[in-house]
Amino acid sequence: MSKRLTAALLVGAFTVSTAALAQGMSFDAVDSNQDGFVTFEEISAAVPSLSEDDFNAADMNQDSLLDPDEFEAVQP
Ligand SMILES: [Ca+2]
Ligand SMILES: [Ca+2]
Repeated sequence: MSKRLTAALLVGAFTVSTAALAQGMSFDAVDSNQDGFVTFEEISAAVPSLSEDDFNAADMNQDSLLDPDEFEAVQP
């Protein structure tokens, strides 16, 4: 019984993470301090594979912050 419950929880967790990936990143979720901008540190925490070059390419006005429009540019 407890083994079956554990398996059900694992399946549930897997389903949730897959759904989150399918939706892409949410700006609010990545902006961890909720200041309306995403720093390279914040996006690195959410997407460790993103390089600083990718971040700078998306940062149109070169202020080292991504606003919501710039953030759209780094969506897969
Ligand atoms: Ca922020
Ligand atoms: Ca910017």
